[in-house]
Amino acid sequence: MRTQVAIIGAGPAGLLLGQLLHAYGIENIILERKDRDYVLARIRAGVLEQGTVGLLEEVGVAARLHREGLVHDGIELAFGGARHRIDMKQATGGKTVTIYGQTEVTRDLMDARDRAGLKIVYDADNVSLHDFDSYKPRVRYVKDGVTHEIACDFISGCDGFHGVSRESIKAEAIKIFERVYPFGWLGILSETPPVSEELIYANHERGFALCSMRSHTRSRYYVQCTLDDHIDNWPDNKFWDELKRRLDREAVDRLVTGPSIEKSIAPLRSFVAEPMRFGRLFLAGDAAHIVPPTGAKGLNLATSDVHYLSTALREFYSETSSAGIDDYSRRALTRVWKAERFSWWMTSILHRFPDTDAFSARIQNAELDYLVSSKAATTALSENYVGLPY
Ligand code: FAS
Ligand code: PHB
Repeated sequence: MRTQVAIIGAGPAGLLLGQLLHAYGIENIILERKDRDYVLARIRAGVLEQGTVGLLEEVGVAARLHREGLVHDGIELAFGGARHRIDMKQATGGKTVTIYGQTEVTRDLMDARDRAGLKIVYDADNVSLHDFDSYKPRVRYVKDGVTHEIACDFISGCDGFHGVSRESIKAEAIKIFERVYPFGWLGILSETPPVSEELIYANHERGFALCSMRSHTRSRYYVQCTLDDHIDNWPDNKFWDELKRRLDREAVDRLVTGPSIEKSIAPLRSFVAEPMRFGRLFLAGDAAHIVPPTGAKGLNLATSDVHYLSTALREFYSETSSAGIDDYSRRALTRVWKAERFSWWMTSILHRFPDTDAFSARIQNAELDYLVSSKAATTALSENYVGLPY
C-alpha cells in the first residue's frame, strides 16, 4: 500500500491532521492501536481555545460544537475562602473559550472521516516505523494476524505519550525536558448540574480542586491527590466530602452531588521532546509534549502542532517548498514552551506541594491576590488561558 502521509494514532492530533490534509488534497491513512469505542471512552480535556475551534470549523466539524458547546467569557479563582472572577473576554478584547469534551471532538472527527470515506485502521498491532531518515519511509503493522506495509512520503507520530513514534527515535537524536509533579488529579464525571456557570480553580490548604463541566447537566470535578492514591480509596461520597472541604460556602450550598459515571486518577507532568522533526518523521501532540492539565493546554497544543504541520505539508506538495517542514519544529516548540510555562505556573500557584510551608503558602496567596487585583496580571493570565496566537 502507498500513501502520502501515514498518521500514527487516532486521538485529536491524528484525526484533525487527517482532516486538514484531506482538505488540502493530501492522501493519508491513520493507524490506531485501539478500537473506536476504546478511544472514545477516554475522558480527558474539556476546554477548547478559539484556535482549536477555528481549525474544527475549517474542516467542517464544528456544527455540533456550536450547538452543544458552552462559550465561557471567564473563570473563577478561589482562595482564602473567597472566589474572584477573571473576565478574560474583557481582558483580551473579546476572546473566549468553549467547553466541549475531547471525547465529543474525537467523535465528531471520526464521523467526519467516515463520511469522507477516509481510512482508519483500528486494532493496528505492532506498528513500526522504518527509514524515516530517508526519502522513502515505511510503516508496518499487523491486523488480524496479517502484516501490512505502507510506503509513504512522511510519517506523523500522533500516538501520544506512550506511543511508538518517539520511541523509534535514536536516543542521541532527541533531547528530553521533564518535570514530574508530586501529586495527581482524581477526576469524576457526574450527570449533575455544574456548581457554577464558569470553571472554579481552587487553591486550598487541603489541596487543589477544580469545578468544570461538559454541559448544563454534566459536571467534571477534580481534587488533587497523592501520587500513590487509587480510585478504590475514593468511593463517591468520600470524593464529594473532600471536594466540599476545598470549596467556599456558597459553592458548597449550590453543589449537586450524584453517582460518578467515570472516575480516574491522572499523574501530572511537564514534558517536551526536542526537536519535533526527524527526517520524514514529525511528532505532534502528546507524542512530543505533555503539560499538567491545570492550564487546559494539552489538547489545544495538539491542535496548534497540527495546524503548523498541515500547512507545512500543504506548502511542500503545492509549492514544492520545504521551508515549512524545515521550520515546523521551531515554530511548534516556540508555542509549546509558552504553554508549558503557563501550565507549570498555574500548577505552582494552585497546588499544595510537599514542601509548601507557611512562607510559600503566603507567597501563593500573594500571587493569587495580585492576579485578581492587577489589570496587567489579569490580562497576562487571560491571554494565555484563551490561547496565544498561532
Ligand atoms: P492522545 O493520547 O489523545 O492520542 C494518541 C492515540 O494514539 C491514542 O488513541 C492511542 O491509542 C494511539 N496510539 C498509541 N500508541 C500507538 C501505537 N503504537 N500504534 C498506533 N496507535 C497508537 N488536556 C487538557 O487540555 N485538559 C485536560 O483536562 C486533560 N486531561 C487529561 C487526562 C488524562 C488522563 C490524560 C492522559 C491527558 C489529559 N489531557 C488533558 C491531555 C490530553 O487531552 C491530550 O493533550 C490529548 O489527548 C492529546 O491528543 P493526542 O496528541 O492526539 O494524543
Ligand atoms: C476539564 O473540564 O476536564 C478541565 C477543564 C480545565 C482544566 C483541566 C480540565 O484546566
